[in-house]
Amino acid sequence: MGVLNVTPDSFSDGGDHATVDTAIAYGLWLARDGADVVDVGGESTRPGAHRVTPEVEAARVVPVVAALSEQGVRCSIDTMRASVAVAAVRAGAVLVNDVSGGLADPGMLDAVAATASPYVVMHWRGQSADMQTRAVYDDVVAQVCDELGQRLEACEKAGIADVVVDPGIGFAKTAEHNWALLRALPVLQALGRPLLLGSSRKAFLGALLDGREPKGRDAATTALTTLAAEAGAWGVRVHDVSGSADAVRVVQRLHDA
Ligand code: PMM
Repeated sequence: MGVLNVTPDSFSDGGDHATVDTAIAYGLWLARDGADVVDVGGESTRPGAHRVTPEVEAARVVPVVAALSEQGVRCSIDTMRASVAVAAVRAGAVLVNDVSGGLADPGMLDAVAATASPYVVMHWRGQSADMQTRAVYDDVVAQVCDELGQRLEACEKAGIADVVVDPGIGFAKTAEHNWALLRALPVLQALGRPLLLGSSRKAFLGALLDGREPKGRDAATTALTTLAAEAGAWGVRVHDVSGSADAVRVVQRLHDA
């Protein structure tokens, strides 16, 4: 899954594709680079980020999803809002990626069920402005699994058939929590759903690499993709698609040998 943030303020690529035209061109490039899905987002979720209005968010993403879908690129819509999710699916998005797992907008799960779209339910404990104050766990793996399990029940109740789970790396998590979750992929897989991971360029990799800038964290991201693929993850959400696509091919080839 290639990351396409149509935002001025995302932590690693904010402002790089902030107009509809540059975003479309970049989405086409991500698909050519090997992305199976281009994840289009119009609202930054970096720690400390503040929300934009639904109108601004929709105006950023819907034309991009429409143009990319028209050209045969499979898009997911990265949003916490039901109205944006529905508009994006109408414009051609094939997957709704909700970092709040349905907790930010009470209308999200019913809206997704009505579209019959598959849904990514991510572990989340609150809005980005103050989420790091909620990074408190006795046992992060057990609690993330438990909280994701509750979200899966809510999805089932709403009638969403295809659900992908994501532990929400970096969302209300310290570096230590992120590493513990990445070590525990088989435990997360016991939730019985396809597993998506979004570690790409995140701050815990910067901390590991002596404070390196986000765009210098791609090799480390690719290393995590290799481990995720080996563990049988369904997908990774990454900025540098070609590195991760190559890593997946290597793991697949080894499995075929
Ligand atoms: N991370 C970000 C945004 N969307 N979606 C999913 N499913 N999982 C993630 O970990 C995730 C996400 C934040 O990263 P960005 O600012 O680089 O887009």
